[in-house]
Formats: sequence, C-alpha cells, structure tokens
Amino acid sequence: TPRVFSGIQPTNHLQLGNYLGAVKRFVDMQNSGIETLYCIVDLHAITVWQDPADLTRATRELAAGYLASGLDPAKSILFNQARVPEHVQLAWVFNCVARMGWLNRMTQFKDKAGKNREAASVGLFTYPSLMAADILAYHATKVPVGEDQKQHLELTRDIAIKFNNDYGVDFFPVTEPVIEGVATRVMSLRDGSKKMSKSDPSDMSRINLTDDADTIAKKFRKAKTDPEPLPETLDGLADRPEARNLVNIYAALGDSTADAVIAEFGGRSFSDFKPRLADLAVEKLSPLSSEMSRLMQDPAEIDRVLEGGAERARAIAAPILKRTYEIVGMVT
Ligand code: AQP
Repeated sequence: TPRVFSGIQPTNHLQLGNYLGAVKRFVDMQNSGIETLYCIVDLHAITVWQDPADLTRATRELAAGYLASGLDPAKSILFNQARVPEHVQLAWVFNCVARMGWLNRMTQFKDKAGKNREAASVGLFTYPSLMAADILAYHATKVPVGEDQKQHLELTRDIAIKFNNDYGVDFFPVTEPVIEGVATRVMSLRDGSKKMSKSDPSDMSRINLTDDADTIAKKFRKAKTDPEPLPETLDGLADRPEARNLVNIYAALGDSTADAVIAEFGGRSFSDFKPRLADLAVEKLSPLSSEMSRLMQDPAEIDRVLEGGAERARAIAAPILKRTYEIVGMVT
C-alpha cells in the first residue's frame, strides 16, 4: 500500500503558495484514506539562520495551520522532524551515497546560496540528502509538493536507486512526486517570474495565512498586472504571467479551473476582477486564520499533537533505519 510523506519548513508564516500547492493536497490525500505523514521540517529550516524564538513560534504556527486546514491527528501522523532522530541518522548514510556532482546541480541551492556560495551553510548544500531521508525513512512512495520540489524528488529517486545498487538490495522504493492542480507554482504578486515564497523580503509579494481581510484585499489590489483586460480565451494568458497567476489563484481557491475563470471574467478589467479575487480569498482563508489563532492560544495542546505524531512516526522509521544499518554492515 502506498504511504504518503510531505513536509513544510517552519519559517516565517505559511503563504498562499504553500497552502494551495501543498497543504490543500495533503488534506485531499489524507481524506482519500491512504496512510499519510506530514512533517514540520524544523531541521531543514536552520539551513539558513533562524532566530530560535521565531523558530519555536513558527513550528507551532505551522502545526496550527495544518490542523486549521483540515489535517486530523486521528487520520494523519503530524510531527516535527527534530523529534524523530532517524531522519538525521539516515541522512548521514545518504550523504555517503549521494555524489557532490548531484548536489551541485540543485537549483534551489544555487538560488538560496546566491552569489556567495562559500558563505552558504554546509546544511543548505546537503539539504536534499536530508529530504531523501525524510521520505525514505518511511518507505513513502507518494510525495505531494509544489513544482519547485521536483528536482529534489528526482534526487531522492537517484539516492534510493544507488543505495539499492551499491548494496545489491531491493530495499528503498522509488518515490513519485504528486504535483497536481492549477496551483503547483503560485507566483509572487510583485513579479510574475518569481515563485511566491515565505522568505521573499517583500511582504506585498505574498498572501500569508495570517493576513487579515484588509491586508489580503490591499495585496491583491496592488498586485502587479498589465493594463489589458482579462483575455477571452486561455491562450491569451500565454505571455501574461501576472494575469495567469491571478486567474490560477482564483481557480485554485474556488476548486475550479482556469477555463471556468476565463469563461466568467474574460474581457473584464482587473479593477473588476481583483476585488472578486480578494473576496474569494477572504472567504476561503479567514476561517483558517481565525482557527489558527484560536489553536495558538493553547500551545501545550499543539505540542501534545506533535509529540503523539512523533511517537507514531518513530515506530515506522526505527526498524527501517535499523535494517539500513544492517545492510550497510554496521554492528547494531
Ligand atoms: N509558490 C508556490 N506555489 C506552489 N507551491 C509552493 N510551495 C512553496 N512555494 C510554493 C510548496 O510548499 C511546500 C513547502 O515549502 P517549504 O517550506 O519546504 O520550502 P519552499 O519550497 O522553499 O517554500 P517557501 O515558501 O519558498 O519557503 P522559504 O521561503 O522558507 O524557502 C513545498 O511542497 C513547496 O513545493
């Protein structure tokens, strides 16, 4: 039976791209009845500097975001990565399987390290080995993610295949990314060529799940667009990335399609469309943000959920790590 694993970093606040590209898919997969594990990848977060108090807050806030979005600890295993040491232990083995050349090709490392690679943390470079360990510690085969994670998932497959070849075993499964829907790559509201991101220096570039109704309306009103009205057909969006992004966001929020949005709004101006988009976003997101703030009032309860999830996660990961060590030849 397939097992699903995915994770999000507890940095800053959950943004609309994380929600539409990842969390909403997590909920769908949970409700389809397969075994699902959803992690808060705090160890990944510290590959770039995080203020300790902010990291603690963001971890609980992300847990609250998971719960408010419909993840249910009775159905999914919800936990934070640091509580399950098998991730790091397996990542070490994978660091010895992965090749420098493979990691050197990772575009996320190049983007996040920027020009001064010498100053990037070693953790940022080996991030994909830890991610492979997150997934393979559970022999998970399906990983719901946004488009930007495709390359890391290919690396996860390469690591599994090389491990199996090197040791002559058929132990780690080949994982499949699940990249589905209209919102697999939500773009920045300020620049249609950049993905929406928690860490973009401009808060106006993204919708945070913690934004209030006025802020959401203001961000959509100020979102960058071209002066033309919305096209009458989908083809007309081809070289209009900002317009396409807003249409896709509207479709994803309303569980509809870009086609249907164009059928409704084709020929209308952005001054008509943007307030409608803001209304839909507020309608869909404000119940989430109020539930998140309610849950955040009881951090002890959130911690209990994460602790219970970690115990269940360890019960799966520990025997897989033990078997890995045996395959490698460790005396355990
Ligand atoms: N813009 C996006 N559109 C669709 N999906 C997205 N994801 C991120 N941005 C978009 C998906 O959200 C999941 C969690 O991402 P992450 O926190 O592990 O790291 P990230 O991909 O680097 O996301 P951010 O928001 O850009 O965070 P920072 O700024 O901290 O690096 C993944 O499934 C991702 O695909």
